[in-house]
Amino acid sequence: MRNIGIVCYPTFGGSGIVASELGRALSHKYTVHFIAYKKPVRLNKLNENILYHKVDVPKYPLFEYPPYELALTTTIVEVVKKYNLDLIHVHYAIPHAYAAVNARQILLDNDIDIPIITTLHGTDITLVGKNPYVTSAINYAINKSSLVTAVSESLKSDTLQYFDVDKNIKVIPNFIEFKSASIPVRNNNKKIITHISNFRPVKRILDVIRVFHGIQKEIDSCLIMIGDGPDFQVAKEMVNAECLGGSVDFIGKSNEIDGVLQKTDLFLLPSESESFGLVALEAMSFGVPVITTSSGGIVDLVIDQESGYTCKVGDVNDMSQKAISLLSDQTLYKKMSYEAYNTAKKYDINRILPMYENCYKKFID
Ligand code: GMT
Repeated sequence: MRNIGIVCYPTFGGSGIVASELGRALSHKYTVHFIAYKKPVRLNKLNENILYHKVDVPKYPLFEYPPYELALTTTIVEVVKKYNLDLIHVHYAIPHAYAAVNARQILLDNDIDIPIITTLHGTDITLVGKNPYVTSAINYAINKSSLVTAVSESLKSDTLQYFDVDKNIKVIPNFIEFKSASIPVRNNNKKIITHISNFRPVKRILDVIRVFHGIQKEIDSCLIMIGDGPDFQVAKEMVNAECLGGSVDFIGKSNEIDGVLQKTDLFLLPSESESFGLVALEAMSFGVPVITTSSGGIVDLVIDQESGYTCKVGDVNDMSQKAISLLSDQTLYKKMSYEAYNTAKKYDINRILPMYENCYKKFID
C-alpha cells in the first residue's frame, strides 16, 4: 500500500477538518501518516492505516519564538525516510508548504525525490499569506510545490492576485460526508439559530449576536454558539449587556456538531470573508438554510435567495429581516431547506475524493 503524508493544523479550524476527513477517507487505499504538533481533533481513532507523527519543537530560553517550521521540516524528512512515504499533501500554506518544500530539498540530497501537494484554504492567503512579512516565503513555497490546489475559484483568483504564481492552481472544493439520508424533521416551537467558528475577528461573531438580537424581537428563538477563540469573551459580554443571556448558549469547542445541526433551523455565518465556508456546507447537509455574507468563495456555495441569503458584510439589519421572513414563512422555509440540502449533495465526499486521488495519481501509481 502506498504511503502518503498529510501535514495540517490539528485544530477545529476548517483546514484541519478537511485534512483529517480526507486522510480518513483515503485510508482504505493508502497508509496515511498525519504530521502535526498534536493529533488532529477529528481523528478520534487511529488504525494500522492511519498513523500520527508528533512534531516536537525544541524549547530554549534564547528562542523567543520556538522554531516550529524547522521542527516540522525535520519531522517530514525523518518520517519520509523511516516510512518510505511516496507523497506529502500539506493543508494551509503557512508554514506547512514552506516546511515541506524545504524538506523536499533536504531529501533530494539523499536521492529521495518526493512530490509535495499544497492545498490552499483561505486565511493562509487572504489574511496571513498576503501579509508582507511572509509573502516572499509563501510565494516561494507555492511555486516550489509539485501541485497546488485551492478550495474555491475565489481563493484561486485571490492567490493569483496577491502572489506571483508561475503554476496552475487546481480548484478542488471542500466536501461533506452526509450524516442524514434525508432532511431532519424539525418542529421547534422555539426556533434554533446556530453559529460555529473559531471566534476569530474574521468571523465577526458580534454580528451574530446583533443579528440574533433582531430575530428574537419577532421570533421566539434561541442561539447556540459553538467554538472558542479571541472574541469569545467580548461576545459573552455583549450577550449579557443586551440581556440575551437566557436565550444564548455558548457551548465551547465541540466535535459533536451534528447533533446540534440536526435540530438547527437557521445557521448564521456573517464573516468578513470565507474562501469556502466548510461549516456552512455542514449545516446545509442537514437541510439548514444559511445566512452569510457576499464575500469570498462562499457565494458559490450559499446561493442567495435559494439555499439562504448572502448579505453585505456588517448589514445586520438586513440579515435579521431576512431571517425573520424566512422563519415566519413555512413554504419559503421548506423550499430553502430543500435547496440547501440538494446543493450540499454536489459536495458529497464520494464526488470530491476522486479529484484529490487523481492529483496523487499524477505522481504515484
Ligand atoms: O477561519 C477558518 O474558518 C479556519 C480556516 C482554516 O484555514 O482552518 O478556514 C478556511 O479554510 C476552510 C476549509 O477549507 C474554509 O472552509 C474557510 O472558509 C476558510 N476560512 C476563511 O476563509 C476565513
